[in-house]
Amino acid sequence: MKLRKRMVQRMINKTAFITGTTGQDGSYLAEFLLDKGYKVYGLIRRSSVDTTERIAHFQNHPNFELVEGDITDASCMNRLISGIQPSEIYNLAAMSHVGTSFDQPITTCQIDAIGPLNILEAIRQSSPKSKFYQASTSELFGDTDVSPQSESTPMNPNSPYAVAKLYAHQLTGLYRRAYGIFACAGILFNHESPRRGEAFVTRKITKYVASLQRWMDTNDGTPRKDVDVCPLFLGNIEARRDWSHAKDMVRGMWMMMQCPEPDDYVLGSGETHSVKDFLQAAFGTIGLDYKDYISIDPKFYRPADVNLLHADPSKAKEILGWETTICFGELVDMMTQSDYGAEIECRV
Ligand code: GDR
Repeated sequence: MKLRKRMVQRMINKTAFITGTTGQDGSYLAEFLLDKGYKVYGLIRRSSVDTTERIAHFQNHPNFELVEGDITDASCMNRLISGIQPSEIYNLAAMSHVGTSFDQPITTCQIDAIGPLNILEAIRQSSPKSKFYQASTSELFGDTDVSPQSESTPMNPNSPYAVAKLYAHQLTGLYRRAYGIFACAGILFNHESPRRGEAFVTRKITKYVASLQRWMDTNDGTPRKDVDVCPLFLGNIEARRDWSHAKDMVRGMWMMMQCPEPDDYVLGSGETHSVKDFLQAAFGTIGLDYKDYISIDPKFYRPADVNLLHADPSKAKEILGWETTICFGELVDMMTQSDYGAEIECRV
């Protein structure tokens, strides 16, 4: 009992700094850490429009504080990190849309490569005891023949996004080796939730399915494409991804940071499904066939895509005791139901 009390006390003294707090992962992670008794500082970029929709329900938590800043500004990162002296820093801020990175490669590089460099330098110079988590990605594997992919699979990034993320990934390992900083990278495969941004393919599909369901609630029969509803325009639906729930992923991030030694870990479900499979499952929830509603639009094809991602999460299972708890079918159901509820459900 005494040991447990001491452990709880130690938890309460922990301070986390999260970049990207207003995003899907940042919002789930902040909730998770607040539940564990952390004091959480969340970085937010100045904006004239409100970007706090995902965090509104805990924004007034006594242990939560929003701090304004930008990871592309080195002086700002140095000031914040040296002032807060966080025990744990989670870098989740990113230009995270792979397709957009082809149109905005320089912005992507500044946010996804230089941003983590600014944070690691701030740690090195002003807060060397802070542990650092870098959001690496399965996109690092890129154009690969190896499947499933593990920490030792060669990386062959296939987009400006993935190239920038590879720089940050390798930098994380370098700062660990060169300066002894506790720096981990989570190589996360795709992760979704009702809080997923609407430009990602899963959410685009579940929002569309929910709109069909609403049409059927108020009309007789089934909607006809081009007559009753617009088609769902998509790109490469043959692509295969390893989809998990974001809540499982943030738990894995935290587990990495509690290990005695820092390291890199693949997190994913270990199952791969095509976009077509996702379509089939989502349209299946309302008894319709996706083929009657979609149209392929070249606009949504990328100049280069990644065809097959399939995680081998055995290292995380063995060392961290981590595995996913929400399966593909449950994830699809959750997202379609939430979208059917008409608005983003921040507490799901
Ligand atoms: P991804 O996610 O690129 O894997 O990166 P996304 O959902 O954007 O694409 C998945 C696959 O679906 C194909 N696709 C479409 N994608 C989008 N966005 N819109 C479409 O209309 C469409 N049609 C087909 C894509 O070509 C792709 O093959 C996500 C992001 O969260 C990254 O930040 C993260 O690093 C990785 O997952 C792991």
